[in-house]
Amino acid sequence: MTVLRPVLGDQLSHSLASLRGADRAHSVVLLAEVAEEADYAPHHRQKLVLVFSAMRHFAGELEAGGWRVAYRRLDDPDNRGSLAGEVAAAAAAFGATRIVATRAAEHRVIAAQERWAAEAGLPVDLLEDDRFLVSPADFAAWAAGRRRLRMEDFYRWQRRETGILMEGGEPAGGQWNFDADNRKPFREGLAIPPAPAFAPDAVTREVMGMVARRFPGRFGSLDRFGWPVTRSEALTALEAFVHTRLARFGDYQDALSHHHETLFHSLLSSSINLGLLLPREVIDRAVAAFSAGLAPINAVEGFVRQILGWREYVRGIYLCEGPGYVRRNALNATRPLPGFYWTADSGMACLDRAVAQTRDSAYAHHIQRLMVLGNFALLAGIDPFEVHEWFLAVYADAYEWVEAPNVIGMSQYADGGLLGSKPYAASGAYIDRMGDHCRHCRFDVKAKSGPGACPFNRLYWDFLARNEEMLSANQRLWQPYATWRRFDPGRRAAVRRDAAALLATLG
Ligand code: FAD
Ligand code: DLZ
Repeated sequence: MTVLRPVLGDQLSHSLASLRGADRAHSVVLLAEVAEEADYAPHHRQKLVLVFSAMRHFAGELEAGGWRVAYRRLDDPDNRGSLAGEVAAAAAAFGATRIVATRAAEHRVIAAQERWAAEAGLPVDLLEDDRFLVSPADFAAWAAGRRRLRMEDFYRWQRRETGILMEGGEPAGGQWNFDADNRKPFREGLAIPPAPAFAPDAVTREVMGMVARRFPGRFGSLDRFGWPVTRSEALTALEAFVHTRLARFGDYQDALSHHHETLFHSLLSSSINLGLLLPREVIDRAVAAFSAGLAPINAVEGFVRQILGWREYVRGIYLCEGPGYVRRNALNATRPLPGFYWTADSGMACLDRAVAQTRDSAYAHHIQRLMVLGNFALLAGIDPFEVHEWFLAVYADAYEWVEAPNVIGMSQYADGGLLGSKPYAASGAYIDRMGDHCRHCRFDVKAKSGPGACPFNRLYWDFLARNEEMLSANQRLWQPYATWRRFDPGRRAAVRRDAAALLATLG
């Protein structure tokens, strides 16, 4: 009796549900590089290298651990091109009598897994992915009957459930939230330890050659590839973060810098999303650093909130909302995505820096994604599905389950406020306050209108005016709408004309 155990490219954890406790003598683990997954989005070339190299390293570790592994390379001449094709072929080749897999993270692949039984003619056991801290059933139970699904409520519930950063039933440090302490702007002279980069080994270099040959037209440079591709490298990255950057993570969580790409961020998302690191162990490591006095509570709580809070919460929203979520468009935004999201030539220093960095490293930190790239698309009324497609394509950590709620919900407010209590819309003043981009920009952040004015300023009031019917009842927007209404009719008309002139130039 042989059990076939397919492992997906983002399931690279030795403790995976479908591997844990399995009888190795009667199992074959299948890892398959397939065109279907490489092509469903035009992934950045660094992401392709990262996923395939990590899969190949993981297969090697499994073999070294006594597993029998069937590994299918993208350039194998008889590669079937789809996960279903590879699963059916492997099942036949190894005489498997059963398939045991861990449920995929994304609707597209879950649906494919549910067809495997028919296509391979074998029973399939799909096990829950218990690397997440909250199961889909527990999230659904938490969400049931709630009037609003706010991350803060979810997060406090999780803190209480898990006991993480809790002391005697109360939040450590006496507060649930240290956001007020965590808004320091970038300042010149700030010493920022660099995140480690991992030199490509022979396996990664071989994959780089294959990706360069096979995906010549894809966005993204491979020159600076340095992502962790093994668990051991990912653990090194985690330790480097904890020892050199975690202590100031909170303070500069919202900062923007023209010259420093990563600030005090962890750069761990690609490793966590692939399964090289487990979210719980990353949280535990940060909490241990707090207990050991390595980092203050505002830093550790801020970091834990991102993983125990946001990461788990967006996954729950994604699963509850179903495949149609990516098509939500509550603000009826229809403008095409401007070409400068690919070419970095908008003339706006903050936006061009974020796009160029994305091209060169497949990374931008949260505030670049939300308050620069996302904010501009929101203000300009870009079709949220096009924004979603772009974000899904360009980051090393991009998987629909985490990207779509962040883009459709948090950034573009296209779900009408399911995820966020108000749109993250801001004028140039926010970008100016949080960092030094504006000093390097040809547009004037102090000017409100006209060709030389910061485009975020020219679009901000127009965004509010355009969406007044939908947004003006929102209590959190009371103040900006009160200001807008105090503008005299001539000024309002001029704002709308100026924005229209700018929008007409977006190509
Ligand atoms: P840090 O700032 O160091 O945060 C620590 C960890 O917390 C991250 O590694 C990540 O695991 C988790 N995290 C932080 N914020 C979020 C969040 N909002 N949602 C889920 N997890 C979070 N994250 C992805 O993993 N993949 C995506 O495709 C993705 N797309 C995004 C698109 C937009 C428009 C926005 C606003 C956010 C997106 N995020 C995405 C969330 C967040 O920006 C990234 O997780 C983070 O920038 C990754 O860098 P880091 O590891 O240095 O994170
Ligand atoms: C992202 C990705 C890519 C590019 N290629 C593969 C692949 O060839 N084979 C595979 O098993 N997984 C790949 N992945 C990761 C999958 O897209 C991921 O498992 C699904 O998005 C489910 O979350």
